[in-house]
Formats: sequence, C-alpha cells, structure tokens
Amino acid sequence: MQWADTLFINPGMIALDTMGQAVFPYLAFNATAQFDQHNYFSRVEPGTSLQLTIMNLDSIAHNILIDEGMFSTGVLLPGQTSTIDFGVLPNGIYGVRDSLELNRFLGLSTFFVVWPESKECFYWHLNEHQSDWNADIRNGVTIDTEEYTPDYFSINDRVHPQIMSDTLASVTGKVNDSILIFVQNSGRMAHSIHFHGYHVEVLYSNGNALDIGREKDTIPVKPGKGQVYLLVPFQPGIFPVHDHNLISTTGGGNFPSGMMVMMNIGL
Ligand SMILES: [Cu+2]
Repeated sequence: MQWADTLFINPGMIALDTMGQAVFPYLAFNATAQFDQHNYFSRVEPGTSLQLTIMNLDSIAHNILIDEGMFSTGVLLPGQTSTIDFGVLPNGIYGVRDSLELNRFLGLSTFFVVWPESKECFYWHLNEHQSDWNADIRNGVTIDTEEYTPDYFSINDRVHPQIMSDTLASVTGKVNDSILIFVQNSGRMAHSIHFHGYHVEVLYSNGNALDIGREKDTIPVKPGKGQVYLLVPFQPGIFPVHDHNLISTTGGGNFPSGMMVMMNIGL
C-alpha cells in the first residue's frame, strides 16, 4: 500500500447496517473523486518522502490539519487544491482531520501510518456519530455541541456486524505470527480497546508514552490519538475485540453493534 497522492474531500451519505439501516449525511477523505463512506487510510514505509495533495470537492470551505496542526492545508475553497510536503516523517500515526469540529462530526477524519511492514497489518479507525446532528449541520441548523450523546460507533466507518467483512479490520493470522494493529481515535470520546483471548504489546502511543511496552488486554485511546499494537497469538481460536465502554458496542440503541471486530487465529 502507498499513501494516496491525492485525497479528495467528498460529500455523501453514510449507511450503517445495524438492525435496520441508519443513513445520514457524511463527509469523507477518499482516494478518488467518488464518495465512499470509508475514509481512506494507509501505511507507508519509513524513509519515504511524503507529499500529499488534498482537493476539496465539497460545497463549503475546509481547512485540513495533519498531525494535530503541525501541518495544514490552509483554507480550501470549494474546488481548490493544496499540496503539502512532509519530507521524511518519524515512525508513528498521523491524524488528518478538518480544523472544525462540526465537520469532524460529519466524518471528515482519517490518518496515515509510517511504520515498517509486517506480513499481517490491520487498521482500526475509531469514530462516533450523533446521527441526528449530521443533517442539521449540513442544513446550517445550530446544534448544542455540549449535549453529545452519540448513537453510532464505528470502526473504519462501519459498525458491527458490517465491519466483519472488512479485511483491513478483521484480524486473521496464525499462532506465533507477529500481527500489527494500527489504531486511530478520530472521535470525541476515549475508547478502551478490550481483547478477548490475548494480550497485546503497545509498540507506540502518541497520547501516552507510558503505554509503550505495556502488555495488556485493555488499552484506552484518547480522542485524536493513535497507537500501534503487536499481537503474537499463543493459542488458536476466534475471539472478539470490543470497546470496553459498552455504549460503544450499541447502534441506534441496539446491541450488539458498534465497535466490535473478530480475530480468527489458526494453528
Ligand atoms: Cu468482552
């Protein structure tokens, strides 16, 4: 995989399959000019000189911040393009997001990873959605952002069970493999990733350096922050991973939904 040369800001509608389907307005970073609710993310090899072009295909202006504002596109009017030269970046996880929280509520967040390749790499891009806000934001209706009660919780812009068909999220491997899992929290809430069956080692955490080196089965990820886990399975089996904050395993009030993926480990 390579980081897309160009990311397009596309407006569209997200569909989250729970019991029934939730459909509401969304904004996404895509690798083409066609809307896909799945925000594009990728990994690049260390030592790569990175250059990224962002094109605004939305009807309103956007200002995109990378690495919590270390880099910025500046104001991009509809139809405008901006190119950022990063040079060579240290290993890590880099958030890419709209400077305005209202646009982030609409989904406009992603990330890229600078990390050496492993045979098995998986990606969990966490976010929450207060579905009734999205149409209001798009229609210019004022919302009270203090009253945050999200009703959908996504990994890679999908919810359980639709997330199970996402081969970038559903972990597969064998006993004693070195499996890397890259996690970015683009939401407003902290999420505690809880593993059944295994502990993982935290290799990287840009939200809390004290996490690095810890071997745990539950790891909190702060809003806007990223982590890298190493999973070396000691036993075969099929186990779930889910947010330990159980509200995040619901969707539209139904359980199970939300942030839950499966690990399928063979001998
Ligand atoms: Cu559990």
